[in-house]
Amino acid sequence: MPYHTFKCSECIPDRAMHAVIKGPGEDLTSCLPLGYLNTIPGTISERGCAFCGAKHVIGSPMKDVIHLSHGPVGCTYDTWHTKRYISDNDNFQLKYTAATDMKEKHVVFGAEKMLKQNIIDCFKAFPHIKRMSIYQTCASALIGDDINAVAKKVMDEMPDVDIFVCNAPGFGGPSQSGGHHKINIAWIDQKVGTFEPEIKSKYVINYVGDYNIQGDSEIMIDFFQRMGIQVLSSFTGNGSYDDLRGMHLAHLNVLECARSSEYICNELRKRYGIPRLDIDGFGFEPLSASLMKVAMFFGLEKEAQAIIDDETARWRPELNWYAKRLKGKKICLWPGGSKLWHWAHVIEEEMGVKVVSVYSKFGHQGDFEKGVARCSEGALAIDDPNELEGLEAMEMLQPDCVLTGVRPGEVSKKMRVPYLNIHAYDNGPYKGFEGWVRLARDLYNAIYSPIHQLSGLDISKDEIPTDKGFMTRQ
Ligand code: CFM
Repeated sequence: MPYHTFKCSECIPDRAMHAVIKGPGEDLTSCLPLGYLNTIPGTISERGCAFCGAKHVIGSPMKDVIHLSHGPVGCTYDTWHTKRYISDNDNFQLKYTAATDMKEKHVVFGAEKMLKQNIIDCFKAFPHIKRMSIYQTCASALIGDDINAVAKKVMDEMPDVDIFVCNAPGFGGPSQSGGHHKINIAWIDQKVGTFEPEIKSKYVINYVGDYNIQGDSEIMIDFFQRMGIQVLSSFTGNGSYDDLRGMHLAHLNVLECARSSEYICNELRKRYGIPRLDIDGFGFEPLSASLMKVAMFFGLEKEAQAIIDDETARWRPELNWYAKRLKGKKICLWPGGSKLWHWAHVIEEEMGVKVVSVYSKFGHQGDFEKGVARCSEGALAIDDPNELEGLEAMEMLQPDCVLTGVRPGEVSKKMRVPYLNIHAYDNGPYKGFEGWVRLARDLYNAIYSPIHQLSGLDISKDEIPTDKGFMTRQ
């Protein structure tokens, strides 16, 4: 039976089809973990909400924008700064976040008036910023505040400002993924086609589905520019509001994270006839193939090949140095969404480490299909895991490192298993050839650091570490 039941979840029968161990010769077409369903009550899921997916994954990497949450202050404050999507305008979008700070009286009497005043105050506080995104939350959605109407009123009164409204309350989806979908559609419905940026090249793309975590987007955009391609807009890492209003003028959408932003690419194809090309900026082989794919669309193969040759010659020896030392090590690859299939095979092929488990908090079944297909035999795939299942998996699989986010990462540290933060990154960027070497280096440092062994020392017993384990000092 390829489904895997965790001991800690035996009391929750609904979890039965959410974990799978890949058997010999198993292609998993008949046995995938379920994905993207409503969270099962009582499982203590670690998913995010739709508001967070809309605002903190996709909305707020936009750089020249005041990001205002219409709701209680906790919605925006408690989720602020969880990601390091840097920008080249002095990180305006990282430094400032705004909230209307709804209280009980607003729930009773409505908060539209207060919202209008807040919008005006924000523009006064940052007179050089003329663009704003307003995010609905559960509280403002439930009382039915008409944010669109308020935004329109302000735009009528202040002709030099432009406001985007994102109606993705926390309850608007089984997870953050519901919020990704809503903000994709809201952006194309409200903003695409309302601005005409200057076209400067015969080759024009939108770079879609990368959020510039510690510079990921900049690395990729640099490759495209070196090939002579104009990157009209970046959805949304280091992205500019007005450039993104002009997405309809590109010749091609180059899509990185399909999980979070295939929706806007599909709409751009339907409404404007712009084709979509899925790429992968992680790992030498997938990245080289991706650059070549984009090049072939425009007939720029020579330019792409020159970049691939240069970068490979520069970085391959370093990658190999780490791969030799990482060979045979075991890791759990536990991201939120699409990194499970972007990384599963290539981390094994190019770094020599074995991926013993993959999981996703909010991936759809297609993500699991791709991810599990790329894993080797014996890999444990889990949908929407909870902390106890993570602990049980670590005890069972004994990984040398866990690639995940802060919450599960802190748990793994307590088990003395090192973890790498592959969401916000501690040391990124990880895209590009140099970035992939950086990931290998971070993996090597995490696994070979003596700190996790030393943290097992019981200082009350006056122990010291020796070759044979811990000994009491004589
Ligand atoms: Fe796409 Fe992302 Fe991811 Fe995602 Fe995310 Fe992320 Fe992630 Mo954290 S958009 S699905 S909702 S690649 S924030 S930049 S790292 S869980 S695997």
